[in-house]
Amino acid sequence: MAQALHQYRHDFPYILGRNEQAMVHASAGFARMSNRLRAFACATSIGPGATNLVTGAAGATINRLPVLLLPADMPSTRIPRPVLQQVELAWTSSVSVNDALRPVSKYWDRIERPEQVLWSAPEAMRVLTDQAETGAVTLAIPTDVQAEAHDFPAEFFETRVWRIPRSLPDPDALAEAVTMIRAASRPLIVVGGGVVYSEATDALAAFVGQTGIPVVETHAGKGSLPFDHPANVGSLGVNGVPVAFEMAGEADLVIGIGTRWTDVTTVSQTAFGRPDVRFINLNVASFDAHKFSGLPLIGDARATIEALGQALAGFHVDPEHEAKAARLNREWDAEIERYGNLGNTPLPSQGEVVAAVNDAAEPRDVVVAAAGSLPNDLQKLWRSRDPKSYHVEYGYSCMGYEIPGGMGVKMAAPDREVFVMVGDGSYMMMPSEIVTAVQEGIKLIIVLIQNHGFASVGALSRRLGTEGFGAAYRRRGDDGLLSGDNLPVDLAANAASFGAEVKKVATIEELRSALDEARSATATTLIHVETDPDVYVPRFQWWDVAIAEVSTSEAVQEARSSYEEERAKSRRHL
Ligand SMILES: Cc1ncc(C[n+]2csc(CCOP(=O)(O)OP(=O)(O)O)c2C)c(N)n1
Ligand SMILES: [Mg+2]
Repeated sequence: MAQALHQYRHDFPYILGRNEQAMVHASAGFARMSNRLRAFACATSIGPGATNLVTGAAGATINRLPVLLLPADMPSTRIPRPVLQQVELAWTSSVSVNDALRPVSKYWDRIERPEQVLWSAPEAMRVLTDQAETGAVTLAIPTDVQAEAHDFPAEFFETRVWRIPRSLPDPDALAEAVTMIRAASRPLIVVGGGVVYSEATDALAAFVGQTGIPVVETHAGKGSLPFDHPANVGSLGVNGVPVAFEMAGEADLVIGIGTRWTDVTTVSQTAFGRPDVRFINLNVASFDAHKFSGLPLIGDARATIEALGQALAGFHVDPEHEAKAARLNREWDAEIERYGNLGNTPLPSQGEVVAAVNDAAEPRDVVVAAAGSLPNDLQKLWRSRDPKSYHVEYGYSCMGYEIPGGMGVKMAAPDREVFVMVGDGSYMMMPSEIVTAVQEGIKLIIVLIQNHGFASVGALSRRLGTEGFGAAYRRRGDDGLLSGDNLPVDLAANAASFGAEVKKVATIEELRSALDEARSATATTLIHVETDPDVYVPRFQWWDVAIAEVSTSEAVQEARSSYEEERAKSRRHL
């Protein structure tokens, strides 16, 4: 592999990453930003280099993003045996650590003979380009097979075109969907990432304009309509806005488009509370289209939205329903304004930081985040003005995605500024790709939120009666617990040591000017800001996080009984 990369170094770009997991995150960010029309390959050594791929691969597969993984495998001759980094198992000789990639791969193969590539490479491309199937694809190649010559037929190397069809659902299903929509009194559209990938956002705006059906968005679908579109009631979900939840509770017909209906979106299946609620699922994947006993519309989002629009000529929702959506949109926007201008002292709140970054970003610029409390604040407060401007990885919500993911976004869209927002915990998982960004001249604006630990997990733990246990970064105290002083870490110095321009700011005014300077700079800048961990944008919705049935703590017992009450509201949608 290294020989081929070296020989073709001027024709085939090669990027040296710092961590294999990060390489996959960067590839996923790149693929998502490219609407799944482009992908990277990630090649690794055997053993730990290969197993480091697993977390990234899970993230790519969950988010349905194409990435080709090419880990090296132990020699097929099994000489020498055991080779360095081989996990030896007494019960079998045909398993290697690369088998750990099977459950997180949409296609997996081990190339034991060079000619197997003739069959496996097209299979890999089929899966990578199939919008319903796509995810991580693994071709594990033993080191000795990598070095073997083979006389491949010339036609194998001819240029191939992989078409992505804009297929339409079964006509009967489409007709039934039209009947259901015409009969609905409070229809609601839930848009997921599929709408963005299919480049269906203009078609969606036209459809919504024509029919007046309100829209709520998932994390991956946020930005499908501009934040101030009167039909956009905002984000639905555990991190969503109360007005979207209110709208969902009234819906008698839910039209999911390009969503895979995670618990985060459905608020652990409590969002759609009407006993008579029905689902229509427009999705390119049959698997998702059949969820919640919905009417499956298996097809491309853009083509199908257009077809539905034609078939629904003359239909318009009750004007009261439409007006309510517009009113709720303005209502929540006033809250965005309020949370963004709390004037909290001495430390600013995270919501104010989000607002300042949002103000500094042009409409086409991109915000990237993944885990911690930021996805909550961003989903509630970020005013998206472009379908590709909100890039929050909330399928795997993988701490450490932020910086490499942002790198992938910037590689896919060099004409946009990329604002990576990352908590201190997530930063420490994977800061090393700052070095890769510097090496490649990939400009990022990284906003690092220092709040000395896991604010998100701490808040959740307090709600569940466990007092934020184990979530703060502190020295071990005299009581044997993590109750001592904050740790003397200097993440700004860490980022500077990796070659980033670094600005440490204390106030929102300083943050605003640092953001302006970072915009006009050409190099990667990290802005370090400390926020108040106790002032956050609340989570309004319940989430099914199981609580112990038995505990000596009264707080936990109380949390358990309200958990049982809430859980009883969870619907099965059978
Ligand atoms: C790799 C990984 N490990 C653990 C988790 C569970 N988890 C979710 S958020 C979080 C804490 C994040 O801390 P930080 O980045 O500082 O953000 P904050 O909660 O302070 O906003 C943890 C441990 C995760 N999402 N990803
Ligand atoms: Mg933190």
